[in-house]
Amino acid sequence: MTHWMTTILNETYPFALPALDYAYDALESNIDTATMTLHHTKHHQTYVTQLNKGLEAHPEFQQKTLEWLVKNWETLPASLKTIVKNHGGGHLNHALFWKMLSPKPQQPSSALEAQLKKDFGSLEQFTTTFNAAATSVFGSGWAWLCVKNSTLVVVGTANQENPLTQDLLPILGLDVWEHAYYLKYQNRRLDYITAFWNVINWQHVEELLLLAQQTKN
Ligand code: MN3
Repeated sequence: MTHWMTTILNETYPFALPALDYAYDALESNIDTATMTLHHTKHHQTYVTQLNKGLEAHPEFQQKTLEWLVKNWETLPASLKTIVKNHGGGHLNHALFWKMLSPKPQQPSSALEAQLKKDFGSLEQFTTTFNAAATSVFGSGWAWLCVKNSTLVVVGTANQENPLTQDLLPILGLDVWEHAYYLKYQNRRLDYITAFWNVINWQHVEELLLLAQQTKN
């Protein structure tokens, strides 16, 4: 069976807003209903709409996969490159992000925990490193846990850049754009980051780690 991440990466024009696996109010009180609703139906939808609009005018790129577009945006014609960078990246990042969240409380499996301990020293050190990356993104961006040559690394990216552009495979991501938390947390980004740890879909993170190991990223 094809993994969902592979499916997303292999999508081509016309792109569509993926449905969530849970209700808009399912992540209360960590991520509020109004934020989830707006974030999915307005922000993510806009990335999809603008990406499709850009490609509408460029039939020669309509067969390219989302992965190819995101990785190769710099080579695209001037009238398309910024659209793909911002809205292609935005569509991919959000499609990944929704799957990384879950209303079902869970912990990393012992195998994943062992890998995190190997690469960060301890679970606490991993959490500290990830929180520091998420806190220090200036303005809009993301914090990611990624796989690079079988090792886990934490990186921050600006705006809608995806780690794939740095040859890193993301297995956990956190949207730290203000639209992701401002309604509930206002300027308190750290409170939002802290709440995020309560709604991580660790089962999915582990599936992505296995996928990365299989594809030898
Ligand atoms: Mn967002």
